[in-house]
Amino acid sequence: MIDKIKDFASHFFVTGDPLIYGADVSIGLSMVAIFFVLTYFKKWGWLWREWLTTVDHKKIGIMYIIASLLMLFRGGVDALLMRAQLALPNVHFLQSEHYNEIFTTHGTIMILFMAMPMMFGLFNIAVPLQIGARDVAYPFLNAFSFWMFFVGAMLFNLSFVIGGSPDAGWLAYPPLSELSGSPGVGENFYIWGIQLSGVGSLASGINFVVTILKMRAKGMKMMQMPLFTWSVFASCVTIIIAFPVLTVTLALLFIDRFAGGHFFTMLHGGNPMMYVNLIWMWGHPEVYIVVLPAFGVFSEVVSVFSKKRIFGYKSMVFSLMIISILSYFTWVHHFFTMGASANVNAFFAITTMAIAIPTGVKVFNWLFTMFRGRIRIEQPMLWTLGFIPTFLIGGATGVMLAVAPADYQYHNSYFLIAHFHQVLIGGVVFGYLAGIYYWWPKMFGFKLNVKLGLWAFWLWNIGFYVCFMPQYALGFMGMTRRVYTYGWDMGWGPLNLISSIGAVLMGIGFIFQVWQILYSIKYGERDTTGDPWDGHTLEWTIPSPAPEYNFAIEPIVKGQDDFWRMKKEGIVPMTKESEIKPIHMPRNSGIPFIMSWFWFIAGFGFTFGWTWMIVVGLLGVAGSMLARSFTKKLDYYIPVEEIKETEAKFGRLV
Ligand code: HEM
Ligand SMILES: [Cu+2]
Repeated sequence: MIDKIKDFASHFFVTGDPLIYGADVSIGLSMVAIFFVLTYFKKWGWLWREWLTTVDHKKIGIMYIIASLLMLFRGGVDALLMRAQLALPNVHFLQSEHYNEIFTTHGTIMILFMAMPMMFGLFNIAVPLQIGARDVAYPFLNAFSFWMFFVGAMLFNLSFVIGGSPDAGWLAYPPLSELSGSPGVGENFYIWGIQLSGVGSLASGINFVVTILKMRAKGMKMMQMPLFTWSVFASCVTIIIAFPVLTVTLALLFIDRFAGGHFFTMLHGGNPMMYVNLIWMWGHPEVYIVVLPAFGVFSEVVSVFSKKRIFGYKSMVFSLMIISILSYFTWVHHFFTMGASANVNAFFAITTMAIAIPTGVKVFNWLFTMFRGRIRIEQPMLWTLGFIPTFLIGGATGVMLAVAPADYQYHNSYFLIAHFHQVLIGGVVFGYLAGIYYWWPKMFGFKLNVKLGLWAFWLWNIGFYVCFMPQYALGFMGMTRRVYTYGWDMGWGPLNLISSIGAVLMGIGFIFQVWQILYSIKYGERDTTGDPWDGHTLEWTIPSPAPEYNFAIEPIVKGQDDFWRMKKEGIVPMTKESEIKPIHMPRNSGIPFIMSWFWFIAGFGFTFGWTWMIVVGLLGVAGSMLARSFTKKLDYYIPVEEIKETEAKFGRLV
């Protein structure tokens, strides 16, 4: 009996590695701690009512951001483990398979479970407020999107302790990801973790496109929308076209693994190159999906902190849309070396370089906005200024990679690693951090401590260059990506050591940010005005943190940067008591939460090939849908009295 249990456990739980025992223990302990704290402070009801069942876009946004910061931590620990392994020649701190697992989970987590949710967090926080709406178009779907992302991320992370992690790279190329190359359940975790959260992303994309098209305040024309909202629109249109490709690609790969299909095996007529084409048809647009909203943040920040209108608003909008369209015609630049003809490579080289034009337009517009502006260096502006040189270098090395013949030299070398981290960290992460600093007072009603923020900024920024600049050189010296160790004779030791030191500096920067948040919760400067930065757009006309209904009276917009106009005309945004009407709101619902966990159960069943569990999960999903369709009470009204009370509390009632 005992032997049987042991046998089962060793098959099911990943054993034998101290790191994993450590993770088991810390997961166990944190579960116990959470359970204990919630019970001790009698917070279960509060958690359920206020958070798990919420359909309020602001709370959903906050949950996205918390989850993404946790994932940044997990992905960051992976990064540090890799850099520890590579710091010196001939290190055997990690086994080779373990190294493969770590770069796979690091890449996947950073892009799909860190960047994407941080982005959706910002969408949720800012978009409805910027366009003067009370919520997104489909609040219930919005909650469902969040929980699908969340359970997908949990499923993916579970692979670390149960069954084994994926190890075929963050894009799971066959044949490595086929059953023959990866017989365990790791790749199944990958497929289902991403598949579930991908459904959430697709739904969010649709939700925000409809929100932006249909929910804008009266008077706000498309060409008067704030640039962040425009960038969200561009990003979401891209999501709607790209994500179905991912869904189908992963489904085909799963059929190969689960049902003996041969879409991507050389046997029986399949072809791995088909997979590579498909995955990059999603993968390339994906990098623009995450970077466009960062451009939106920079546009807002640069104009507010230069006390100027954005330079070239129209060209900003057009360049966003052009980038999102061009992003579909470049995917082959990821495999110039894999045997396409010279003409095909030339076509994709040219389309890739063409993207530099609209991107360059944006950079010039930001610079022209700052030119002769009254620049204030607050934290959001700091990250924006840090971004510009980083992104310029990243863009330049991108154009170098786009030279197809030269790419035969750079392909899969450390030069590439340096390039994409340059744009992903310098563009995406810096951009989202700028956005979080910018909208933080709106989310929570207080500002983040500046001193700790400065430490964080400089550690991240200096650490970034120390970490990634040497990698360009390492690429030229012949170091390839995904090597887990190298010999003394290669001469890569010193630069790798410097690079690892840079990674540690960034890690310390992250610790400063966590400290900054904890410190500011207690001591942060309260934002009593609702407009701490002297903003231009509608979100700054309401109190911080925003009341659940956002706008007591729906705004009527007269032009671009409407709040700025009001300020110039001496209009103070107040709530006239006589104009308040009851506000129609969506009711909370536990169904998105419950249904997503049933999807989790089904996903777990698919991962291990346990039919009974798949059936349970899918029945639960169907049951949740039925329950929703029989729900009658979908909405409620906030009474006038309550609105008056809230507005009076903020001193807005006249
Ligand atoms: C915080 C500092 C970071 C460090 C020190 C770091 C370090 C690394 C290292 C050492 C590798 C593996 C290189 C190899 O041996 O092939 C890697 C791969 C990767 N990283 Fe990062 N990284 C960081 C942040 C990020 C961020 C923010 C993103 C995305 C938003 C990201 C995305 C990726 C991807 C997609 C891969 C490729 C994985 C693969 O080869 O399958 N990284 N990173
Ligand atoms: Cu690409």
